[in-house]
Amino acid sequence: MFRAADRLRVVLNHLDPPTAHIVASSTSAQIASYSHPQSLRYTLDNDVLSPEQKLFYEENGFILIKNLVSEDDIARFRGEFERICKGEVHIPGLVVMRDVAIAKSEFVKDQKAVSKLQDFQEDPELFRYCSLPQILKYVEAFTGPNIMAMHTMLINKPPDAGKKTSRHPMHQDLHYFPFRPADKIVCSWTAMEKVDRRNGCLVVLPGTHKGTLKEHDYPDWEGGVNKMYHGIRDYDPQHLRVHLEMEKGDTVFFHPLLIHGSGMNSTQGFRKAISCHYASADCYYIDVKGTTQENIEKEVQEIAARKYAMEDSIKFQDAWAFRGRLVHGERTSL
Ligand SMILES: O=C(O)CCC(=O)C(=O)O
Ligand SMILES: [Fe+2]
Repeated sequence: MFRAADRLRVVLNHLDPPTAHIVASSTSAQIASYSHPQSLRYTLDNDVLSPEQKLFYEENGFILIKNLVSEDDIARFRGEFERICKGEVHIPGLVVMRDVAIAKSEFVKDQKAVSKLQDFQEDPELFRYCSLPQILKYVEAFTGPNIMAMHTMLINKPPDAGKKTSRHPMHQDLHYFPFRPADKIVCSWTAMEKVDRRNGCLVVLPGTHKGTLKEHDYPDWEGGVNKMYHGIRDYDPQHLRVHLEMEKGDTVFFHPLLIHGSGMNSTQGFRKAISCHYASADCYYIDVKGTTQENIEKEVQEIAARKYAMEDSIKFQDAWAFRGRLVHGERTSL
């Protein structure tokens, strides 16, 4: 009898070398069965993904592609990040987030204070990431040809100051998005350096994209939790966890219902990744009133109202429509 971890390794080794080195760290028995699905639900038949890659995404909700973004491009993103941190460039609409563990008194204008940049769509240099043809080629396999870049991030996971505040709790990204359908949304996340368990790589629960959106809130962590880092209140702690160890330039594409998070950064370096959430321009907005997403809507509106010094009259979906950028095809709906 195979243990689940062994089975996953076997499946991964049947794929192209890209995913072969994913480390399966659990022996629990929740790994998906690898029978051929009757029809494809999560991927489109547009000859971008191989049959094996499609099957893998259908069953697991993510796919890792090796070496997709060049060293040159990553060096440029890094350079721009440093200029932003030093205050040398000012980008309209950019949100700069700081780790809870970094006391105000220690604030210096460099990357040590910054844990994340969000909404860099007005920065031509960083936004190049979202338009890279080799990324869009894969994105199209999930969204179809009309593609909007909806949400952008450069994550600079700081060394942990001993309070485990560098962790990102397990969550589903759909919690943050008032648009649907979920199956026409995908995240690309590119490692800007080698990421492994020491510096807090992504951790995913394979197959959880087949579930529903769960209730999210701030976890009850002793050291504190970063702003907007909501986590799922209850998920099965026995579920198989896969740690996505990646080299610089490797890119993982994942479904917005896939439960994921990232571990503590126990190194002295700042672990960097750049990421974009894409949606089909054919998606539509939903009203999140009365749903589990009401809490995040409220928080986002408060932040937007402060940022743009307006009453909290900015509707959740207006803020999204304003930030979204067409990167391929036609802007049909979003
Ligand atoms: O890069 C990470 O640590 C995970 C970030 C993430 O999942 C998110 O911000 O939604
Ligand atoms: Fe996430």
